[in-house]
Amino acid sequence: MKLSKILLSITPYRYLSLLVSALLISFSTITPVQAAIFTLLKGERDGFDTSNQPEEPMPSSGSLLRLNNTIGKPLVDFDDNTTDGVFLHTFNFPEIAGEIVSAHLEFRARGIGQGSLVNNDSINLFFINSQGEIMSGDRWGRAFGRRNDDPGLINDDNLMQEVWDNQQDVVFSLNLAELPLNPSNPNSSAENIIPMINNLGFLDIQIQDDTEVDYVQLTLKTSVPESSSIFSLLAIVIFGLISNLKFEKR
Ligand SMILES: [Ca+2]
Ligand SMILES: [Ca+2]
Ligand SMILES: [Ca+2]
Ligand SMILES: [Ca+2]
Repeated sequence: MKLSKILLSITPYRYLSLLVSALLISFSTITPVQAAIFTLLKGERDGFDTSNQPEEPMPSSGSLLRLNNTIGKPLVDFDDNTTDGVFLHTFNFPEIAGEIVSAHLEFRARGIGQGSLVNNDSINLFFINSQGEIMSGDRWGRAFGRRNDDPGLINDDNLMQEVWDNQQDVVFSLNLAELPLNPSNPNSSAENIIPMINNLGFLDIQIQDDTEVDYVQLTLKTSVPESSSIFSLLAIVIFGLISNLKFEKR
């Protein structure tokens, strides 16, 4: 059969049906996946105010077990200026659907105590199991001030001698996909801990031990199929079924 005959044999209705299907398919293909944003805040953003209600972090039972068995120092609340204390919090997000594609941690911290006792303080981001053990895989940690090969979290340009000192008050913002390297500790050199966050659905934060914490905030961005994509795919299937039924009747 010649091409012209084939084209003539196709009814206008069939042309219309093909056109609508093509449009629906294009729409569903170009519609981007939806980005949902979740903001998890623990503690109040009150500038270390102690006159309001106590702000308690919520470390997992495994994290508390590790504190008691391995660290042996007291747990401190938000806005707690007790020296030699350990701040722990576990962010849990089992209810978040879709894959986490980006994660940012913001926290406000202030040095308390004196001199080198403050400068040796550090933050750790890791994953602690129910037995109180740090899980293998990605983890990250860094001192606040310069220590040996570690330039310190407050000194990203690696040029100035900066110390983390008493009453030094900084809002830190960390991209958990691009954490600054810690050259002094090969175990904490992971730059991207998002795969572990996706696998486990939680994150442990530890800040110690002469540094107080005002609040911690984790912002997660996920990618899930957009409902309109699903809707248009369904529409294509239904439209195709109706078109074929109509053709059967002709
Ligand atoms: Ca407070
Ligand atoms: Ca101390
Ligand atoms: Ca210290
Ligand atoms: Ca606070």
